[in-house]
Amino acid sequence: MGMAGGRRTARWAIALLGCVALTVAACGGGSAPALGPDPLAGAQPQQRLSLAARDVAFDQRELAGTAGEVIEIAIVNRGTLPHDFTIDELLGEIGNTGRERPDDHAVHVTLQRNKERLLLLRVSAPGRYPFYCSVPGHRKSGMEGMLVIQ
Ligand SMILES: [Cu+2]
Repeated sequence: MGMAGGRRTARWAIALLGCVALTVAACGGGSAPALGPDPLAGAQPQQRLSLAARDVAFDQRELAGTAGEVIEIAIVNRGTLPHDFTIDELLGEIGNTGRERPDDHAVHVTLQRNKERLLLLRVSAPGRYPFYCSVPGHRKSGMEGMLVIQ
């Protein structure tokens, strides 16, 4: 019993340490999940688009791009409220700036007041991809648009 019990205790201790390590990793650096390498790290944008958020609207209803090309979208928050740029479904590569909530949205970029974020995308297929602000009430108030990929 002595030896077996000791081994069992050791295994428990290792399991517990593992959980603590996972918890720390999940919480490391604030709320950002561990994403792994950025799929578009170092990619040179072939198209540059820009979008501004205000209270409560985006300054453009449509963003146009080309499938297969690296698109950089500079998104700035010119409002006083926090906003975000969200796309629910998108096939392609999404830079880590856009992968803040990969379990809930294909693209999610938090936009703090007066801050600009650079989002890199390479969309695989032509299509119309709705974007919107996911802050409660903002989409209903018109804070949405269409990313049109040809
Ligand atoms: Cu908003």
